[in-house]
Amino acid sequence: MTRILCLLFCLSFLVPLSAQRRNRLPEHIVKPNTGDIVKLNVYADNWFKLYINGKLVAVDSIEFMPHNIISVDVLPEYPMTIAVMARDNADAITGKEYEHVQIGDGGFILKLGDDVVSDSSWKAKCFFFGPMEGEKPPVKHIPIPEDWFTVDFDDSAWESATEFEEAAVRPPQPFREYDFKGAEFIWTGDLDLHNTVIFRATIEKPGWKARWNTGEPVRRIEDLEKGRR
Ligand SMILES: [Ca+2]
Ligand SMILES: [Ca+2]
Repeated sequence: MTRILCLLFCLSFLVPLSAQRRNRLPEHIVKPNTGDIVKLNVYADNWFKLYINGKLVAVDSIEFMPHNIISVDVLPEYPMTIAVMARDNADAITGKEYEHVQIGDGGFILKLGDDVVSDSSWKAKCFFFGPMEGEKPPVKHIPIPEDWFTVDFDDSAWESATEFEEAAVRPPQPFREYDFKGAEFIWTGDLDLHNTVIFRATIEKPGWKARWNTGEPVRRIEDLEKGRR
């Protein structure tokens, strides 16, 4: 008898759930399609991770060598806050690489879609300096704020990114196979001695409206857990 009751109880959920699988979407839902996607091309010497509107979108899959381009699909939404941590390959104690005999150099460039490009309008701040001649220790680390990638992070006191010629950064040959037209190589002031740099940019597109509408985003368990803290 108990088993029958259990079965009936379960069925009472299963019937409406199975019906929902065939339900039509609400009238106001408009799905985005592949035509709404734009390409994000990024090159960092040597590594980067990139957030858009507070969400992790791309991580350079190769930490050091060889130098590589990362190209991923993005469904853009504006206003858009791009936040990037870029790292030259440098030892945290000596500031050097290759068995502590060489000072490596950095560099970063980005293009998203047709019109979002890295340039000196971006904000930049260095968090790892060195090696500094005659200094003890030869490196300086500034703690990176936990919320550096969030939309609301205050970067107003940061300097503007410095633009560099392509010849100074020397990107690898495959660089030419990707669209970086109109984008500038950026870093903070010193390509050699500034090793970990964070860039931030907010792109406004007044009047922009998403063609799609997927309704309220689903709730992620990690966000619910954050709310509980
Ligand atoms: Ca360096
Ligand atoms: Ca490097």
